[in-house]
Amino acid sequence: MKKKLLALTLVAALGSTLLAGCAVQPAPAAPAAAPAETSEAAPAEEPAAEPAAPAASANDKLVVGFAQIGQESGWRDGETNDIQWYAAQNTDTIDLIFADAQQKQENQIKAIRNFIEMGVDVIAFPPVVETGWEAVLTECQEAGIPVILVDRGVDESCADLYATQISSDFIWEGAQAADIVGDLLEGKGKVVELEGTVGASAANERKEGFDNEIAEKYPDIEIIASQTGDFTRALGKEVMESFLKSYDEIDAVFAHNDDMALGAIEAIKEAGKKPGVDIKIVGCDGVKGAFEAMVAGEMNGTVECNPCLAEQVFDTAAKLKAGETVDKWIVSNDGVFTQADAEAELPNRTY
Ligand code: GYE
Repeated sequence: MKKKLLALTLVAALGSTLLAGCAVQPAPAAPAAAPAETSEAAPAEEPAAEPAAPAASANDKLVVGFAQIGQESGWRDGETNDIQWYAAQNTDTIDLIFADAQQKQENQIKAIRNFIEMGVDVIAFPPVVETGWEAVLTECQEAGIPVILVDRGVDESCADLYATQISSDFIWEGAQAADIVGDLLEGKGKVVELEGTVGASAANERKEGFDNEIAEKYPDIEIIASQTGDFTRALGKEVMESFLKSYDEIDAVFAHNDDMALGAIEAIKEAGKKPGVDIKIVGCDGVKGAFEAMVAGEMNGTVECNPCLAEQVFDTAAKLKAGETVDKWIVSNDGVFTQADAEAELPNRTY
C-alpha cells in the first residue's frame, strides 16, 4: 500500500486553544474555547492536495488517527479535550489526526478510510453504533493498521477485526443505576427511562444492566416507558416533556447519560414539579453539571463513566505499533455517586 501522510491538521498547532485534559486540573485561566473545532481533518471530504508531509513509515512519532463521534454531550467534549490536550503535551512523540464525524457513522467510516490512505500507525474511534463496521474494519486489518475501540463497542461479528476496546462496563453501570433507583424508591414505584443513541453499545448495555437488575431485585418497580433521547440534553428534555404529558405518576427517571438527565430536570421544572424530590433522577457519566444538580438537590445520583482515556489510548497505541499484544478489553474503573457525596466530590470533577 502506498503510505503517505496527506494534508494533516496536527494538534501541535493548537496547544494554546485547548482546554486542559483530565490528567491535570485546569489552570484558573484555562481558556473556555470550544473543543475539537480547529483540529479536524474533515471526515466528509477527501484530504486536500498532496502535501509535503513525511511518509508515515519514515515518521518516528506515533501517528494516531482518531475519528470522534461528534459533540453530543458534555462527556464527549471531556473526552475530546483529554485526547487533544494529551497529544498537544506530547508533540515530540505523538502526531494526532483528529476528525469529528458529527454524529454520523458514514462520516466515521470516511475518516477511517482517510486514515488508512494516510498510512497512520493506529486508528482509534468510538463506534457511534454497534453494527455496520465489518467492511471498514476489514480494510484496516488488510492495511495492517491496528484499531482501538474507544468508549463504545461493536457487535460480536467484528470481534477479530480490532485489537482492543478501552471502555467502561455499561452493564455494570446500568445495574448500579438500578440499585440507586431501587434505594430511592424503597423498592416500589414507576420509572421512565431515557435511552442513549439507538444502536450504541453504551445505550444497549446500560439498558440491559438497568432493566435486568430492576426485574431481578425490585419486583414492585415498573419501567413504564423507555425512549431514546440520543444522549443529548435537548432531546432528553423533549422526551421527558412527552412522558410527563402521558403519565400521571412518574416516581423516577433513569437517563443513560447526565446530559439527558439535565434536560429532564428542565422539563420537570417547567411542568411545575420538583426534580430530585417529586421525581427522582439518576444519570450516567459523572459530568460536573450532574454534581451541581445534585448539590442543588435536583438530581439524585450518577454512575461515573470515565472519559479520561487519552493516556491509555496513546500508551496502548504505542504498544500496538511496537507489535505487542494487549488485553482485548481494557475496562475503566468507575464510581457511583449520590447527593450524599456530591458536594465533597464536585471540586474534583475535571469534565
Ligand atoms: O455516556 C455519553 C456519550 O459512549 C460512554 O457517549 C459514551 C457515552 C456517554 O455521548 O454521554
